[in-house]
Amino acid sequence: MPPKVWTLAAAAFAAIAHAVTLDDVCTVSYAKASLPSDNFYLGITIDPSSVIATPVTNAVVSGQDMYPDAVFDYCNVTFAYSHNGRNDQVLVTYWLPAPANFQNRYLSTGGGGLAITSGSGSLPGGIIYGAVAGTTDGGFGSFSTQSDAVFLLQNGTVNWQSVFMFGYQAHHELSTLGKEFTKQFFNMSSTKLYSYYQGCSEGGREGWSQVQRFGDEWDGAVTGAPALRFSFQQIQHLYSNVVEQTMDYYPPPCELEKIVNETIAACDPMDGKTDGVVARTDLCKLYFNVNSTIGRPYYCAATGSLANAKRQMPMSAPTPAQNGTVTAKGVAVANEIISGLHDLQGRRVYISYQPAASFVDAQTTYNSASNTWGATPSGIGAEFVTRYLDLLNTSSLANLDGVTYDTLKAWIYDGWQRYEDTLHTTWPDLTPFHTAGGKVLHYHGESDNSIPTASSVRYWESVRSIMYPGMSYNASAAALNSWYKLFLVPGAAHCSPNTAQPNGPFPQTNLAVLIDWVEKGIEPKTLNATVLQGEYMGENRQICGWPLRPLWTGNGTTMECVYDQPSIDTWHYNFDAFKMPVY
Ligand SMILES: *[C@@H]1O[C@H](CO)[C@@H](O)[C@H](O)[C@H]1NC(C)=O
Ligand SMILES: *[C@@H]1O[C@H](CO)[C@@H](O)[C@H](O)[C@H]1NC(C)=O
Ligand SMILES: *[C@@H]1O[C@H](CO)[C@@H](O)[C@H](O)[C@H]1NC(C)=O
Ligand SMILES: *[C@@H]1O[C@H](CO)[C@@H](O)[C@H](O)[C@H]1NC(C)=O
Ligand SMILES: *[C@@H]1O[C@H](CO)[C@@H](O)[C@H](O)[C@H]1NC(C)=O
Ligand SMILES: *[C@@H]1O[C@H](CO)[C@@H](O)[C@H](O)[C@H]1NC(C)=O
Ligand SMILES: *[C@@H]1O[C@H](CO)[C@@H](O)[C@H](O)[C@H]1NC(C)=O
Ligand SMILES: *[C@@H]1O[C@H](CO)[C@@H](O)[C@H](O)[C@H]1NC(C)=O
Ligand SMILES: *[C@@H]1O[C@H](CO)[C@@H](O)[C@H](O)[C@H]1NC(C)=O
Ligand SMILES: *[C@@H]1O[C@H](CO)[C@@H](O)[C@H](O)[C@H]1NC(C)=O
Ligand SMILES: [Ca+2]
Repeated sequence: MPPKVWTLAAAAFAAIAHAVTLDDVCTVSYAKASLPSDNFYLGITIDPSSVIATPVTNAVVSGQDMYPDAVFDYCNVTFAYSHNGRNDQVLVTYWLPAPANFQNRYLSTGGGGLAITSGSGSLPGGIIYGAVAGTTDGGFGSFSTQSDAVFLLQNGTVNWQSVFMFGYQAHHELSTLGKEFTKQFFNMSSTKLYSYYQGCSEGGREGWSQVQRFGDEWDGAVTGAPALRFSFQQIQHLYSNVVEQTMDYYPPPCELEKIVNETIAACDPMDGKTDGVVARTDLCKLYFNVNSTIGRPYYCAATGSLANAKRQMPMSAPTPAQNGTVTAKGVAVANEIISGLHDLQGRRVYISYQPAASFVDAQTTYNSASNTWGATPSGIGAEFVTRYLDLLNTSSLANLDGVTYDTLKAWIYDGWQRYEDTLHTTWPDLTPFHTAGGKVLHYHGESDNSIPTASSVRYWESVRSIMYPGMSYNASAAALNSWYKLFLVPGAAHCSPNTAQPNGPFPQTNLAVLIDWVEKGIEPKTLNATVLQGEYMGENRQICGWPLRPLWTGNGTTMECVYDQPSIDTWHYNFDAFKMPVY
């Protein structure tokens, strides 16, 4: 080995030997010494004796939708704090990168459904970009306790503290403590710490809860398919069931699946590329008539074992073979679901899923005794009614007897008022966040079957019109797009790729894109995405930013982002069932 190379190697070795390692700092005593001071957060006392710190090396993540594959080391720190005078306990976990990999970043992460945390599922998304990544248990008792489990103190008595924590307070505490802990842990003193958020679904709502209230909490947030407009969103889950009840037709699941398949097949080419992906559900809405599927034959094989059903209690109820043709009634149900909830006077109450999304809420179950299909009320919708409106300690509704479209409207209105300042999460004036220089990257699967895609469009448009009144549509859209962008992901389902449209892209590198925007000023005109399954797996795709829409030319070889007024118009709704504005 030539001497010069040897010298360099020795110097490098010396530098490594003196660098601070994960093991040096990932100790209980070091973590304790890095805790925010007693007076740092008024009303909060951290319990130093609760600190746990464990180094983890060569952690492997792969096959995730929200971040790329990676191998990494981290320090797993958990500690508890209490709210003075409340005698409670909140747990927070922060994963800290090895000192050599720390890049002056902090990331808060959120939950899904009624959970405030995704556990360790979302934390790697920060570590791999050199960020400390945090999550909270909300004070609900453990990281595996969902907010609904602590929502009631007794029947009729709401645990409002849990609602405020779930609504927004726990996240403010998580980020505020987490950023300070990060600065102390890495001796940052005057170095700028960039702070971020990433979450989808309920996690998307949690992100908005902070952007709407705490202007300087984060430099940027990635919010996917947010569960905002909370009571509308929860009750929406019951809408499909009430359509079936009102029309007195419970379609076999295979019939609805056939309607979806036919919709995908017919609408796929409308975007200019025949790839099994409906990138333009707006054109589908304008030009595809679901009625045209009437009479198409469908067949689905039997699943499970009917004979053993009672004894073995299978996870999902067994179904017989379904062999038939799409009926006029089935199509009527599909049309009514897509059209969205209207009250009995025909005024619009809410929006629904786009055509080509699967009809998950409408899923019927087979009753082998009566040999008929029927519906059980959607779990998440039912729980909102029983627990969050009726204040009873139960998650299910036995049936929807007597429930009409007006009942749904009344439930929505009741929940809207009751949770307006906690869970509703549609405050449209983001001035403090914008003034502080914040950036938002908001995305939503265009075939989302759980949170209507148009819900995100509605919120973006509300922010646009509230923040830029008196400006033309194009001028206000451009102004908003300079710091808050919305991307509709072709074919994607709810916070994930879609098995029914496998060739669609998914934006797996959102945090990297946001970091480039915040730290380097690289504005994402389109959103970076990757096909994560199917025949184009691994291919890079770009997603158009609202209000532009994708259109392929050259027989599917080139994608453009076009302005198409009739298509844009299909995404706008007038909620004339309410006198109050619905943001
Ligand atoms: C992190 O530490 C906490 C507290 O000891 C522990 O419950 C959790 O399982 C650890 N997580 C990982 C992924 O090591
Ligand atoms: C609600 O019911 C569950 C079991 O069904 C029980 O564990 C819990 O203690 C009950 N909570 C309240 C507030 O009654
Ligand atoms: C922070 O500074 C202390 C005191 O100089 C040192 O012991 C520690 O290793 C430093 N931490 C890091 C992450 O560099
Ligand atoms: C719908 O299409 C999928 C393939 O995407 C197929 O597996 C399924 O059997 C089809 N369903 C019906 C009812 O034709
Ligand atoms: C579909 O059929 C129904 C029932 O015949 C009819 O009311 C409706 O107008 C049709 N829709 C379209 C778009 O043709
Ligand atoms: C479905 O029913 C039709 C008409 O009765 C029949 O021709 C066909 O063979 C059936 N298909 C299957 C897979 O059972
Ligand atoms: C609370 O309400 C649930 C649901 O109606 C009921 O099952 C339970 O018995 C009630 N608990 C008490 C303590 O009354
Ligand atoms: C708005 O901008 C689009 C291009 O992005 C253009 O096609 C359209 O004509 C503009 N509309 C108005 C009213 O200027
Ligand atoms: C964009 O996605 C590709 C994979 O499709 C990835 O290699 C690249 O790093 C991503 N770009 C950014 C800025 O994250
Ligand atoms: C368009 O592309 C498809 C496959 O991508 C190919 O089968 C077809 O022949 C092409 N059509 C023309 C007119 O080039
Ligand atoms: Ca297509």
